[in-house]
Amino acid sequence: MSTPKVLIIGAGGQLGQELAPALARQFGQEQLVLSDLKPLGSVYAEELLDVTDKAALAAVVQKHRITHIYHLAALLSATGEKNPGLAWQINMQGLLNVLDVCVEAKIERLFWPSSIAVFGPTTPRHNTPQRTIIEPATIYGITKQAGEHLCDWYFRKHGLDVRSLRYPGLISWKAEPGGGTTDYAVHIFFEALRHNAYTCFLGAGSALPMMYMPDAVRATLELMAAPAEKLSIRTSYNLSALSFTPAELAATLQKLLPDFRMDYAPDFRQAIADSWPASIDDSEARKDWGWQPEWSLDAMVQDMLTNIRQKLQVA
Ligand code: AKB
Repeated sequence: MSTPKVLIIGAGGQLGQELAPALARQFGQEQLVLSDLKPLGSVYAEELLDVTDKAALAAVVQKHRITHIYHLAALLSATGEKNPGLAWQINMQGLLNVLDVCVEAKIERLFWPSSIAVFGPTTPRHNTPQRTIIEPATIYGITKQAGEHLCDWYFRKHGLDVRSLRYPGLISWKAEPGGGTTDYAVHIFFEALRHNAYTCFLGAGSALPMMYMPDAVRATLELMAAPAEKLSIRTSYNLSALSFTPAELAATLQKLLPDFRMDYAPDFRQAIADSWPASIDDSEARKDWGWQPEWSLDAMVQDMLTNIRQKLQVA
């Protein structure tokens, strides 16, 4: 196989901004094309692209002779609840366009992220298995559930090598997330360093599955590099690293910032969090392609603080 030519769709988001340099290290900077609705000002080749425009997507793929696609463009859970029509259009029509273009352009490999949001209030909450009751309560979760089955269908009907992970909440310092229910676990660090205080939009006891970005990027690269015959799941793999409540995260922060103060003012996102699992069983990912998380809660908190201190230039 020749060196992949990679297109990242939705490259300006929280995950895209960290996947891009990791893919550039793996394949070479000149092998990467980033696309988003707005210019990104990156060091890579860029295309302005609205994924709901299939003809424009096909033209970008053809122009750059793309072989691998990472399709990350989506509306997340909280924004999706406020704008269900747009969430459906971007998350479903966008994915359909990508899947069709992949088949037409004979794309060798596609990555598409799913989420713990596929699970709903009837799902077993602890150590949620790969195969279980999946009745999502948000429009975002509904699009992810349908998307998983679309991916599986394109794999079975068209032989498209599509691979997917059910990400937990992703925690990172380079780019802040936008519009998710797990975003508090990023905002808390910036507010702790700016104001020594944070008002959390979830209650103190809302345990959710989470992952530090270096683990998420590595999981993505490892899944995409795995031999196809090892992969038994073409909907989306459960993926797990950490599980903690806002109170546990605050307590871990307070070990390093003893004066940090956390308040709670739960809003509409509480109901979304309540419908999701507290922890995930990812034994299929471990068995099929050797997944192992590396980052603990303490190590993640320390690393986040070090990097955000530098970024904000605070002591
Ligand atoms: C969200 O909170 O919507 C996302 C997710 C868990 O998919 N971070």
